[in-house]
Amino acid sequence: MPFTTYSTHPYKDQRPGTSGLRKRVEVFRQGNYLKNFVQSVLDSQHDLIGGTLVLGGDGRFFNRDAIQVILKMASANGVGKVIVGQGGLLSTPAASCVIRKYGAAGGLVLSASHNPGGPDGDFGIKFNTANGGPAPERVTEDIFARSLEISNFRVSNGGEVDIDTLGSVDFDKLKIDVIDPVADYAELMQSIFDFDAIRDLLSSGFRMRFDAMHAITGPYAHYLFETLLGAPAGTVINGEPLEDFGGHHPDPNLVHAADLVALTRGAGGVDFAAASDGDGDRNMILGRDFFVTPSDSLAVLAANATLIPAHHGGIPGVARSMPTSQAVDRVAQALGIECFETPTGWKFFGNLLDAGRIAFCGEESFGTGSSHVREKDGLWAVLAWLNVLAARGQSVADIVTQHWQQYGRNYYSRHDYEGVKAKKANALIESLRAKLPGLPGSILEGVEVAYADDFSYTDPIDGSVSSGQGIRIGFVDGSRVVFRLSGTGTVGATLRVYLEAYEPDPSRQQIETQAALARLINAAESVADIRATIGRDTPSVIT
Ligand code: VG1
Ligand code: CO
Repeated sequence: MPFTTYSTHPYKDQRPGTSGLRKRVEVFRQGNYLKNFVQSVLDSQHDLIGGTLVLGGDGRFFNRDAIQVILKMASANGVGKVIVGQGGLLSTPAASCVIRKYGAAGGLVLSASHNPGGPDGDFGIKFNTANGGPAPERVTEDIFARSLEISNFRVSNGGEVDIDTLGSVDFDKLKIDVIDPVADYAELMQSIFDFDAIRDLLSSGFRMRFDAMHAITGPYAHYLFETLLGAPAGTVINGEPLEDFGGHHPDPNLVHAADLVALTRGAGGVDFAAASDGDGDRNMILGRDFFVTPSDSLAVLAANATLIPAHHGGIPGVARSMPTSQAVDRVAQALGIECFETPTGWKFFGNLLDAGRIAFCGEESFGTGSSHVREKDGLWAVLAWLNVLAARGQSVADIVTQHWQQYGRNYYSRHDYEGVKAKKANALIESLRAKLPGLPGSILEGVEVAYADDFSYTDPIDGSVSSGQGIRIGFVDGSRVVFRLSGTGTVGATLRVYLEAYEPDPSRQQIETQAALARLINAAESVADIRATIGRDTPSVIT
């Protein structure tokens, strides 16, 4: 089948952020924007030529169009085989699973995660490497470098490919396998967790709801919870994927999943509720009248890891992103296992997972996962909680409260200031950087600063260094304030302020979170002058 080579010119704004390239849909539709990025991947990732590429996305608006373009470019560029999810669908963790299972050279995952979708929403694309994980910085830098010098791209002249019928088709020399997006992933989940115990729990009168937020996890959740685990129909809500997520932010947090939170309230509240995001890699865990912070969730799962069949022998180590609370550090210390602090973004866990140094890892931003894939995994976290609940026979609240009594409680909150002018946000970080040397030993809101730095990470496996990853100010009482700018936003800049206070005394572990963090909120304002510098009195989102 013939293909055509078109000339193009580089786009300057194709540097991937925290999690791939994320832009407004209209940007992706402009000129050759998508094709330039895809050609830059195909030009720089040589194993794809003649090799296997996994392709799928969260089904948001533009997903189908992008899949057709990528299939035609894969064909014209000599990719050997593309494995594509039926209908163009694959959750991010399922894409990671499929890349690993079939030994693919890499994958293209189409999503803007928890960002809104639709013609006026966001779209995104990222390249995952052969280990199933988001490309590390050296790879994304190669792709970016290529995008600056690209002068042409190749597209097959063939017609539209049928991606809705399961099976193999030949598209000229390219073989296309359309697979069930759920099957491989569901099989992997069954190899990890105690499905019999969870099935017993779900048939014992235990009430659960899973909110798929009209995003990708709907079909996965229906099959796992209702078909395999026997939960009653209606357990999964908002389970039909929609191109615009029903007009909502498919973002599982207390603000955007407020309807789900309401189902857990009061005497009639369900025992367990959970939600996932647009592409299925995030999770929120709720008990009756109880919210589990993602940082606590990681710590509790690490402490209970041996209850999960795949980890019955224990876990070698854990990792958390820098702004994530230090709750898991205390568990690692008690277990005598390694604990790593990495920059924000799942790609930084990849080497540690590949090397077998860690089995569980997580981020404060509703991300939890394990060595089973190389992405964070929302449904894995939900199943892990169900497995622990089934094994312990206690409520979510009792498990977490007992955890705090044993290890101490890390009160935690993130304050986001969205849509700030980039110049002002950068000025705030710059001025904090300048203050860092003078902070240690000084007193902020009555407590002495133990250390203050701009976080830099040296990967213990390959020695690569990532600097400028966020401002950390630690106090002698174990509390912390962290400042960093988002790398996933598509409008202006977002300043994130992360607050954490450690409370070992069980009699002081039931304070309302913002009240418990009041001193740190004041300390953050006094050291960073947030109001004056960015002109905002209050955060736009508090989680
Ligand atoms: C945010 C989160 C980060 C997460 C990233 C991708 O990044 O803070 O922890 O890894 O989103 O998540 P940032 O740079 O905006 O803070 V996902 O679910 O979007 O792929
Ligand atoms: Co996501």
